[in-house]
Amino acid sequence: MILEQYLHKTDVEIDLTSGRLKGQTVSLQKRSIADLKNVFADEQARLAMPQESLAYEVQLYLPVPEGIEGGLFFGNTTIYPIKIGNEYMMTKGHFHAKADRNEYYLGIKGEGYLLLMNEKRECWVEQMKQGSLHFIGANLAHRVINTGSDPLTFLASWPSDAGHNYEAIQQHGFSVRIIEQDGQPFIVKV
Ligand code: S6P
Ligand code: ZN
Repeated sequence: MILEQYLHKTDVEIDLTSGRLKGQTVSLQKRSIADLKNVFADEQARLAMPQESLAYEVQLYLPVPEGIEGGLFFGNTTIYPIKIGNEYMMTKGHFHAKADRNEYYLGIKGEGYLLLMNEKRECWVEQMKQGSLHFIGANLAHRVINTGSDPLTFLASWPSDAGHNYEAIQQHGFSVRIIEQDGQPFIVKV
């Protein structure tokens, strides 16, 4: 039997150098400066930036409907090296709507930090760089901060019924911020 008769083409390929997903079923979600209201401490600095500038973008491979139990999603995120006041560009950050749903992040390019926060608002960070693997456990809010001077790209995989709870972070934020001081990243309590 020739193998080709059994061969199915996969939907998506990943360029491991750039982290880009390639495939017809991949969708793109863009976040511009205008989408990041109240994410940074200095809202005036955010408003002074070109509002249409791309802050970060997410490629999504969602092979099953969103919300279905048992499926897995895959994506990448690229965060551009833009400063807002003394803060670095970062994702909005979220808990999962089903808060016990876990996730993996894998660093591909660039440098930064994964900021994690539990329900007691205790925070810690993990350094992200090429090859760093991050297990985001249950009930943890997660945000990525690009502290480098190049775009930061990471891959992610999460359950299809995880969903996103942005409201808790939108209202109360994280209990720490990473800021630039004398050209170095520092962590400050808020
Ligand atoms: C989904 C996963 C990522 C983020 C993406 C953007 O659970 O954690 O795909 O959605 O990195 O971050 P945010 O906080 O704007 O959704
Ligand atoms: Zn997530």
